[in-house]
Amino acid sequence: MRVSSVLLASLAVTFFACAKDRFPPEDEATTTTTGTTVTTDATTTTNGGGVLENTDELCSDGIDNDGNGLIDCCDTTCNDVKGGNVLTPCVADNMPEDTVERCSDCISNDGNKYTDCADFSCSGKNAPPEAKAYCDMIAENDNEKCSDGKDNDGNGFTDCKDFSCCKNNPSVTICDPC
Ligand SMILES: [Ca+2]
Ligand SMILES: [Ca+2]
Ligand SMILES: [Ca+2]
Ligand SMILES: [Ca+2]
Repeated sequence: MRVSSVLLASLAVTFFACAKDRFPPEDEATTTTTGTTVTTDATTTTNGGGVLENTDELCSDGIDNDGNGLIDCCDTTCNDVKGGNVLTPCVADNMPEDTVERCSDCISNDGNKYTDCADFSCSGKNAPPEAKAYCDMIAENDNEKCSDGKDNDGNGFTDCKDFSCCKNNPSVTICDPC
């Protein structure tokens, strides 16, 4: 009984495999327009440059809408402090900045001009352990993180261009002093 079931299943698989060869599924035929994807749903439009990330909604959805590697308030289109263009989701609420979430949102939540791990309230010796551990983890201050091509701590300076790599840091041997 079991053998015949297996045999039947095997025959069925063979049949469908052959049928698929002869008649490609409809959905396969309709998804061959890669590169010129056109969709009527604005939220899923992916036309190369993506959607400009510059509205309250797009600056608080946790998505890198314009595909430039910067999400929400970490993108200057949402949070341009120098240019004076800070959208509502990125405005400081002047409350303590000492949780992992608030130490990684690119906002100086407490309004003291120091943002995220640059603020001792996140990374100082008296910071809450979770926040300090997070900041220690992303700190750009060893040979590996100072040569990976990434701005690990998100301060706008990458690898040897970051003071934490090039200035008075004996544990970094690959950067010229700056
Ligand atoms: Ca976004
Ligand atoms: Ca923050
Ligand atoms: Ca780096
Ligand atoms: Ca950096």
